[in-house]
This record gives sequence, structure tokens and C-alpha cells, in this order.
Amino acid sequence: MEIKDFEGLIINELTKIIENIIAKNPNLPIQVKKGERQGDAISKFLEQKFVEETQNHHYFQNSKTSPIGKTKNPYDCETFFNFKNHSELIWIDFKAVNIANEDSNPDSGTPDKIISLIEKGHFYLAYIFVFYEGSNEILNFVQKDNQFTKIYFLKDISPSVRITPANQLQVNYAQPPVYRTREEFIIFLAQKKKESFERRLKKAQKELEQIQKGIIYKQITIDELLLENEKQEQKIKIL
Ligand SMILES: [Ca+2]
Repeated sequence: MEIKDFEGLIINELTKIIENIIAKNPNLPIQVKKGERQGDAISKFLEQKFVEETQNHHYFQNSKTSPIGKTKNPYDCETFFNFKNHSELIWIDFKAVNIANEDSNPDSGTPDKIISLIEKGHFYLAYIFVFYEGSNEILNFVQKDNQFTKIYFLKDISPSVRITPANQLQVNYAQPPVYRTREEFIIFLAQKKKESFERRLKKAQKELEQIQKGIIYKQITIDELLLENEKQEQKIKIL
């Protein structure tokens, strides 16, 4: 089977499940103040529903939610996609977007978790986006570009993604994914890491040069700090 078709099948099946969950639960009893993010509560809801919906599923088996209280867990849900005699581990990361917040750049986790995943013989981390808006007492799932959910694999993430100095993948959720092969993704990820290190190095180099010139922070020099300190010490010493 072509890898691309295999991936397309998984995305299609995931989409059906999420659309089904939203059709059954068009709103949630969660209050959303203007612009407030309710991502965690929505994610918890979707995790549980996903596990329920895949209890007796043709393709998905052994779904489970992330362990409670483990905030740094690499996935929200884990499941296995079974096709013919093959069982493929899928990690799911739910992303709930309040459509009132136009420019949302959610951190999408460390890139290193996908590296460990690939190193262990897997590949697929699926981002599942859902969209919501708040009213007084409830939260409504809404469509964006005529879709209740947008799902893609991390391997197909927008080329505009960057790796932040805190080693987090960051991308504007509105940026569409692009298809790339698995091999292309590995090379792409290495390139993004390289660019991130280069930006950090450039910044550190600049800061190092400043401190070598005696500037400790912004325009403040070490000498100025020492002088100010001496003045303050004198005031205390004559008490
Ligand atoms: Ca998440």
C-alpha cells in the first residue's frame, strides 16, 4: 500500500470519529469568558469520548487517554490503527481553538518526542483541531472553513513552523499543512532544529559581546551597578 494512502485512510477515519463526537455533543456546559481558552477541559472531554467511540471500532483498538495528572505526557490519547495484519501506533494531540482569538500560536510540544517515537519504530502524531466559541453558559463547537475538525500529522506540519528557544514547536494554527514523505519530514525536522540553534547561537553571541564590553543588561553597565551598590551600602553603613 502506498504510504500516502495509508496516512489518508487514518486521517479519514479519525475525522469520522471526531465529527461523530461533535454531532452527538454540539455544545459543552463550560462557560467561556471573552477570548478565554478552555483547551484543557475540551481536550479531556475529547480524550474520553475518543476512547469510548473506539471501544468496538473496525480500525482503532486499545485507545487510552493520557495518564491523569501527567501534564508533560507526550500525547492526549494513544490508539492503534489496525489494517490487515499491521498495527500502527497513533499519538493524538487535541488542539481546541477559540475562534475569537484570531492569531493563536499554540506551542505544540517539543520536537524531540517525535524523534523518540520514530526511533522506536513509529511515526504518527496526529494533531486534531476543533473550534469553539463561548456563550453565557455553554461552549459551542463551530465550523472553520466548513469543517468541524481539521486533522493532520505532525510530519505534514506547515513549513512556517519554528522551534522556539524553549525547544517547542510553534505554528499558527491557521497555517495549512503540506504533504511530505516520511523521509522528507526527518530532513525537514533536522533543518528546523539547525535553524533554531543558529538563532540561539546568534543571540547568545550578541549577548556575550555585550558583556565582554561591560554591559550587563540592555544599556546598563557592570560599573554602573557597582557604583549604585556602593552608594546604597554607604547609606546603610552610616546607620
Ligand atoms: Ca493537546
